[in-house]
Amino acid sequence: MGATGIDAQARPEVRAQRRVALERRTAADLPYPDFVRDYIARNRPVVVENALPACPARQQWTPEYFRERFGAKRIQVSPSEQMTFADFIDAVLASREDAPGPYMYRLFIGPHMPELLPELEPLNPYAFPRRLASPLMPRQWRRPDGYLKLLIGGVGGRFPFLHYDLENAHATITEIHGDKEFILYPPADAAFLYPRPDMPNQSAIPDVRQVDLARFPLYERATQYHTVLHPGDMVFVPSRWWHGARTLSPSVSICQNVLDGSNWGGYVDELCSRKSGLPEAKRHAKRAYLTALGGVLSVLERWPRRAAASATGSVGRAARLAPVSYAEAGDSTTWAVADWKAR
Ligand SMILES: O=C(O)CCC(=O)C(=O)O
Repeated sequence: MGATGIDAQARPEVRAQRRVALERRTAADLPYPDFVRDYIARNRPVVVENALPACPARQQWTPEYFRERFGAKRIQVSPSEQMTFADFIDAVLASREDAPGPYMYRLFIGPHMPELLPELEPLNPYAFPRRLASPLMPRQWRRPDGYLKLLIGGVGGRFPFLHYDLENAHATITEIHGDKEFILYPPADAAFLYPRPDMPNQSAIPDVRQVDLARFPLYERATQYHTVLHPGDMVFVPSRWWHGARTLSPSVSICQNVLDGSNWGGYVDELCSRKSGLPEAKRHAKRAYLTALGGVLSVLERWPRRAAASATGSVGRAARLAPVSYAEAGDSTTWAVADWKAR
């Protein structure tokens, strides 16, 4: 099957629909500026193989590592579920295809486990959060770690619903340990995925592996992009692309969001929508502010980078205010830890 060809071997449980292999590139052949130009700017998904450098996390982060180091710690596994890391990891290791265990998808590393941040250095350069890391972003919206989350599940565990990320965000999911099946659907297929009326970024289809076509007949018109993530792989999920994940073996991965000029307009629209609950005058003021900020950031991002590669490693003011790479953002995890401590 070609990189973007139709998969004639679709598994029988996936009901009549088009299934396409997601494009894959390797980090060695994809410089970061090319990734930004060809994928981020075009809202086009891709897997970057070997995106995660040889950091301590890649060598150490197994389910057992978390049980040994943090066994007694209580963690938020899902919005409604808390348990100790030891109990959670036992359930992950006991998880089976026919009896799936819990899947952790709500643990934000910065506020809850900042001691893990240095273990992710050197960071995956393709997951740089771009405008979320700008010091010009107002404090309540700035996230130098890109809302970094830890995701852990065992065999058959899965992200509980097909969805796209809020705030028009791009997402990156970087596999650290184990293998995970990942699926995506383009924004144009939204109607075929039955968005929930109360939460339009979530699909009402409970499990796309067993779709009740009598209830969801349009689903068969959707095109599913499919891949399997292995350690070191990162999938880039562009804004408004629907996605879901299912673990094939005990799996540890991280998720980060990306915001830049390509998805800024939709970000502003969502933050300033009627649903934000703000009074009309405040919404207009917020929109005017964010629109102006977007303009300033666009100019600074194009400003000639003076000394990015200088012997001292110092970067110019434009690069510091509107960094477009981890190299420009500086000592990023130290910075992220300090940022979380200061909140
Ligand atoms: O479980 C995964 O890998 C998907 C994560 C995700 O989509 C999310 O956290 O929004």
